[in-house]
Amino acid sequence: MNSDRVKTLALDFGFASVGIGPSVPKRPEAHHAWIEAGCHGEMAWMESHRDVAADPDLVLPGAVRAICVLDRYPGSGPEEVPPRFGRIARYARGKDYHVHTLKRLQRFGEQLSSDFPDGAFRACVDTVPLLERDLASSAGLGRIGKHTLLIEPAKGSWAVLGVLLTTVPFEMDAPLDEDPCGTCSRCIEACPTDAIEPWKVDARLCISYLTLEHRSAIPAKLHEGLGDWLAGCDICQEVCPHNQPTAARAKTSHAEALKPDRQGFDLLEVLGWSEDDRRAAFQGSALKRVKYEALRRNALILLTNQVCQGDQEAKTVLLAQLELIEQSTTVSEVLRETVRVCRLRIQ
Ligand code: B12
Ligand code: SF4
Ligand code: SF4
Repeated sequence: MNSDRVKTLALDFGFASVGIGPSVPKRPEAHHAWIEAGCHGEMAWMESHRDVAADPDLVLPGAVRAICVLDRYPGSGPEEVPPRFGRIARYARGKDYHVHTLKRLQRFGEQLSSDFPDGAFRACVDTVPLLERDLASSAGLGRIGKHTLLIEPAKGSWAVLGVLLTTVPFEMDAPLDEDPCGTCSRCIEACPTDAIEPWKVDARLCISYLTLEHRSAIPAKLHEGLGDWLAGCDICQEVCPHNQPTAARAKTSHAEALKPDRQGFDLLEVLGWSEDDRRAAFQGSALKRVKYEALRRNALILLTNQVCQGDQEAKTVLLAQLELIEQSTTVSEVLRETVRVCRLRIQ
């Protein structure tokens, strides 16, 4: 089936790029081994839904193609921040892509349904455990780097992905040749918690997972590595040579919506927030999945990092916060354990 209509329509809906590939992933066994090794940590849904990753038929019966799209967002090299500041990853600085990208992908699917009434379409943006990067690379959108992210030629990896599964056998795009890295290992060397092996990230060590997904206390040996990342982490992308600014990158569709309107938050303010303050600050952003307790846990660790780097002003505030938490009768085990480690580190 000719795919011209799909391509035109995807661009009309504002996606920066589109490619069509098979609906089945190329390397389901790598995903299986990753789960078996426990690399998913506390993301139990990944284990319970692991069959879905290998078999998109479970998501859309009769699926034969994955129409893969992406929305780019602005990135940069390492950035300067004020003291006592917690950074948030760039993908989460603008509108929540789980809503912004998904809604447009659903409308794109509805339009295709009326153009191809015999076909079925199902939009997924992180909403279903498909292997989105694997499918996007088979659809020719880019190549997977050693840090496991999808890298577009001449544009880099600052992008979020979406997949529209379909039963219509549209003609497919050719995948690009496989390895964008060669002998480079910058991301592996730069990762502060040693989470990356070539083409494998152990989520249990990744700051992004620890700050956003992990609900328990963060292991003491990883506290220092969090540096100033309050939610998410961009280090492996900041250092990647494919992410050097290019003229092509500057022209990003929907970059306005996913644009960084905030680099992060003042840690002292965050520690003073109520649950309502947190909700108001994270309204409409992908950060809303960082719950109140996890946010306080992260902020305490970051402030301790600052104190360990010699910030005496931060020490006074931190000690007051630690005392408050220690005296509280309602505080959770996670915060108690965090406080215990923070105290040990500043002694
Ligand atoms: C779980 C998850 C995480 C976990 C685990 C990350 C990981 N690397 O697996 C955590 C919480 C740590 C995380 C972090 C981030 N994530 Co995330 N995450 C996901 C999610 C929901 C599932 C990914 C998954 O299945 N992982 C399991 C592993 C086994 O899968 P995999 O790494 O893709 O495995 C494949 C490759 O390694 C490959 N492979 C294996 N060997 C070889 C060898 C060669 C030569 C090659 C080429 C390939 C290859 O085959 C494997 C199977 O397909 C996806 C959305 C989705 N449904 O796909 C988003 C997704 C991957 N995340 C995304 C983003 C933006 C991030 C962050 C950048 C956010 C941030 N700034 O904090 C970080 C980046 C960290 C990193 N370096 O990966 C984007 C990536 C966009 C892109 N350009 O690639 C996605 C696609 C969400 C989206 N819809 O846009 N994420
Ligand atoms: S996001 Fe940060 S912690 Fe995770 S793999 Fe990349 S550099 Fe390492
Ligand atoms: S930093 Fe180097 S090794 Fe890592 S993904 Fe980019 S090119 Fe590949």
